Amino acid sequence: MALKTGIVGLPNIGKSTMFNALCENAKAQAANFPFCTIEPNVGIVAVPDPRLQELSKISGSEKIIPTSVEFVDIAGLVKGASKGEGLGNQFLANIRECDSIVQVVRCFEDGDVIHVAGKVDPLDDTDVINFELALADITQIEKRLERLKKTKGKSGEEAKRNEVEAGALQRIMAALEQNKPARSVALSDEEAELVRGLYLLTAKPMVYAANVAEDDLADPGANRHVAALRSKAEEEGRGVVVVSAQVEAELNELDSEEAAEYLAGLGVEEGGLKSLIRCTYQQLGLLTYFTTGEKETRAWTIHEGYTAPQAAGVIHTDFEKGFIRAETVAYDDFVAAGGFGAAKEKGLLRLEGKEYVVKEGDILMFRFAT
Ligand SMILES: Nc1nc2c(ncn2[C@@H]2O[C@H](COP(=O)(O)OP(=O)(O)O)[C@@H](O)[C@H]2O)c(=O)[nH]1
Ligand SMILES: [Mg+2]
Repeated sequence: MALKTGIVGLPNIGKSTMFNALCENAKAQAANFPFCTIEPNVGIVAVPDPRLQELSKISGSEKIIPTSVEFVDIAGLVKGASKGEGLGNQFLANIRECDSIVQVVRCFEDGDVIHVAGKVDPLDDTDVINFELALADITQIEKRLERLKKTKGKSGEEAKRNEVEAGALQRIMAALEQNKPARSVALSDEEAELVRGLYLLTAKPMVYAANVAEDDLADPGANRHVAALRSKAEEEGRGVVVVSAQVEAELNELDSEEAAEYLAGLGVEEGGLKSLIRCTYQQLGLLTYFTTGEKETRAWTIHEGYTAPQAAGVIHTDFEKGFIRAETVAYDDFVAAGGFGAAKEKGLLRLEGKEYVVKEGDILMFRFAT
């Protein structure tokens, strides 16, 4: 499951600095996993999860394998991108391929780093980006509605489907015209299915990453740019993660002791990168389940609502095809009991069949026929 998150924003706001910090950090931690930059602007990043360490300790695992998210550093969007300005169309196509968006917002002042609009203003900046994304969607929807109109005379199933799709698109259009993202429109399952093919940009989950100066990390709310962005995000129902891309870049140059000292000097425990990764993962609506044993402790990513066989299929399609049953124990129960054996004695280990819907943090062992 390649889950991609696009890093978007205006030029010169720290997107590439953040992307590089994400990748460098991943490389430094990647003793057992090929986290790396797969293309100059695409990198795989491990999702930090302290439960992995706990489980690995209990099981005496030789290695830990976290889940991962793919980040894509998308070149800066400028005003007019939806009309093809700059490399507009290409950027938008890159975003279309992503499952979610991190919008980096410049909240640091630095006279040496030119701001495209001449001043740091998160409200204006996010307006420009959100407007371009919305405009791209509007263009897309207009074209589609035009096509749907042409098939109007048709009868039967197809005509009915087209009518449902057109209705949904008109509601989305109305939302976009009021500065609301497609995501804010409630759709029936059928409508969602029909509209999915358009890969609307504003239908994707998005968080803001406030890129702040190192002095602001300890108390980001004191930075008026961050405060302004937070209240805007709250109105929109979106999250804000505070990160200092520059601090993260510098941390990667240090060994762990020096890094801890540097962070302590800034009055924080971490520079925000970890929260950014976690937040990105969460907003995708994903769950994590674990497998654990002497060989390895591993986190697996599934969508909400996956049944045990579907979850097994993430490991291997044969596991899904030959699924017999799953032995499962909740994370907290496993840790409290101190392992599979003890959990079983306490009756905390359950046998589950094909219908079982996997829950966040479940530890699973699959029985399957080959
Ligand atoms: N002062 C300061 N400069 C930064 C920060 N983040 C990035 N920069 C600088 O801003 C410039 C543009 O950064 P870059 O990551 O290339 O921006 P992009 O165009 O959004 O990819 C570079 O000179 C960075 O060193 C930051 O947090 N503070
Ligand atoms: Mg860049």
